[in-house]
Amino acid sequence: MRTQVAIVGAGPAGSLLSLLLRRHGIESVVVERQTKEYVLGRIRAGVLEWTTVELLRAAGLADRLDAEGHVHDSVKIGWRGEEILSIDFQRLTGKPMMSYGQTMIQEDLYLAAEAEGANIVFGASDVEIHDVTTDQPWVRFTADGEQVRLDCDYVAGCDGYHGVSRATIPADAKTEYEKAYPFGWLGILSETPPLPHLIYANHERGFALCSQRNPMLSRYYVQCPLDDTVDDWSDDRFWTELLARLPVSEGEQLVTGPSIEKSIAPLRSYVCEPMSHGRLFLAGDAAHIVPPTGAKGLNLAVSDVHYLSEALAAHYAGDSAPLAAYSATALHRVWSSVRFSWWMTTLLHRFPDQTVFDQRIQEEDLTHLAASEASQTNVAEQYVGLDL
Ligand code: FAS
Ligand code: PHB
Repeated sequence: MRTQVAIVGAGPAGSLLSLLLRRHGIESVVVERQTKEYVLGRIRAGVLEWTTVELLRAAGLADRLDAEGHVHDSVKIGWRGEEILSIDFQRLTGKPMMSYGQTMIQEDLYLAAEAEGANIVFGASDVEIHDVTTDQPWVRFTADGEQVRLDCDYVAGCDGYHGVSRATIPADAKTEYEKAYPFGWLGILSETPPLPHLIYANHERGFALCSQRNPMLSRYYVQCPLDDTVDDWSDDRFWTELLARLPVSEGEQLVTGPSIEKSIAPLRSYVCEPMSHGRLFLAGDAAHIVPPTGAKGLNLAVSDVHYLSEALAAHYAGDSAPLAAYSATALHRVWSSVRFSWWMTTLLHRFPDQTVFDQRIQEEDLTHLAASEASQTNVAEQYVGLDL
């Protein structure tokens, strides 16, 4: 089997890269470990930067997004159970944001792949990446009981944090930056009307977040201990804790109901430098992880594959400079989002070793943010994300 670009992983990064390469007439084969149904069953991100929206529109993937996505121009932050500030990023930056679930983007990507005859191999096992430091890399995998060798010009590692592609880079050829947070996010979906706006909450009991997927599907999160499981959290316990952490005026508007999905995600910051090795290029969670507090993970995967698809198109057209610069180009935007996501996480969560002084300083930070348009503009610019 031979193709121009072998893509490992068919999550948002891999399946969007395959689509963007098709737009440039570049062939690819995507090799995915899970079934399509499993990938579509994962509930993850929910907020898109405007650069992501515009990129999906340019790629012809925005019909449902424009019909069902929820454009919003501000977010709120509550603290001390009564204070609320608003960051009006539309007014401060000229850019809105859009709520549209990652699951729906994944569905849109797979529908486009089917319609356009893309080659995505689901259920591939024993995936190995070989000879990336030569000009003849190849990928080996097993599918339907058959071992397959996929020869290619380039390999895109889009297989997430636990994939094989980053491990293909030798330890002495990469620097790994990592910070694990001492708590997780318990998230639920409920078929209830969401609050009119997205609100983050800092509270001495812990962080909370109210978001949405559509006018009758809400997404909520509360910070929880790392060793908790979803079995520790009945719906009643979840709603009681969420209401305890929100400003009272927000809680009064909240409509509770049975959860239809409940999961706990750990939080970490991670960056692998460089994001390439020979003819292997990492994109998305394979190269970096951010705590979801800044709503950046999915958006970074999109910007990575934008840069990589443009660089590969330039290469095949005779200019290899962008491909050589891919890692540096992508890392500029990655580190901006990694820092912002760390800052939001540090500002809004209750750390186990935190003292009452630390909590008070967080609250003073928020009081200053509420009073300073300059500080709000700084946060707004980072929340909406850098231009591509
Ligand atoms: P993904 O992990 O989505 O996809 C990688 C794909 O590679 C998967 O389909 C996997 O099955 C496949 N794969 C792995 N190993 C393989 C192998 N050896 N061979 C072949 N295929 C292999 N971001 C936000 O902005 N907001 C959120 O609220 C949020 N919540 C999250 C919750 C969880 C539990 C997780 C894990 C992430 C969350 N994220 C969130 C971040 C998330 O949205 C990622 O940024 C996004 O999925 C990145 O997409 P990919 O890079 O494609 O990685
Ligand atoms: C979500 O809607 O899932 C969401 C929103 C904002 C975040 C993280 C997740 O910062």
